[in-house]
Amino acid sequence: MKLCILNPNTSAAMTAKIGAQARRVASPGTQILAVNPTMGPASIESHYDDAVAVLGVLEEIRKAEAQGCDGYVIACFGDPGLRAAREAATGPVIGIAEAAMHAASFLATGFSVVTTLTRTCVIAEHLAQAYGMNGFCRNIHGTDIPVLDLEGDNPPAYATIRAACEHALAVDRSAAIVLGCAGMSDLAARLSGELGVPVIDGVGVAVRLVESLVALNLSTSKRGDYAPPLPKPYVGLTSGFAWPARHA
Ligand code: 2AL
Repeated sequence: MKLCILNPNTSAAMTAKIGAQARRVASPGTQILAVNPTMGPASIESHYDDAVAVLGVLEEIRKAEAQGCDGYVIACFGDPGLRAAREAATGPVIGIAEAAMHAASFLATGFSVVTTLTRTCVIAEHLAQAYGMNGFCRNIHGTDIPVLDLEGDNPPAYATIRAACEHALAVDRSAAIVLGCAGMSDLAARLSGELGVPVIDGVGVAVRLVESLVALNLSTSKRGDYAPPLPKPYVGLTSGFAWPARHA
């Protein structure tokens, strides 16, 4: 099967890191197409970045559909455009925040999220609420590490992230950590080994979940609100996004 792992920000270095993590965890025979939009913010760490990034996400879904992708991962912790992508795509679409939170809920009665800028905590809070995870998500901790500081391998921010995880486990009385950025995907195994608790990277979990759905021949229901968008004029900069010509 062919999976599209979509980094919604435009950092090619982060896409490379996400693609490497996806290939590390994917089953033999699964082809990973790691992409990022050609338009949009370099990193997504505000409501504004999130909103502007969504059209780029939908554009990449369109391209990947044309390439016959069987399933999709939206690899940014805000899960930008997740529900719109489900309307647009044929195969299943999973966001890394929803994947990581659900996985954590299978492994512990309470988890903490450790994320990037403190201002993004409310975005994760809203997602936990939307996903029915409030009973499991004990708290969300900002580290004030900018997303782009996590682009390379072995980021110098590791010590800060580890300290934030230790603090979260203690003050939240939680038993698992969800990492709140795709740029932290290379750190989960090391953190888990050092902290002695499950440390969950949403990229890995989402890849395995979407693989499972595709293998089971399960995809997004097209009955109701996840049906393809209705045809209507879209004007100005968005004219190319009108349905159905876009997917004809
Ligand atoms: C993220 C992420 O995963 N990618 C990005 O650009 N921003 N998440 C975050 N909490 O800042």
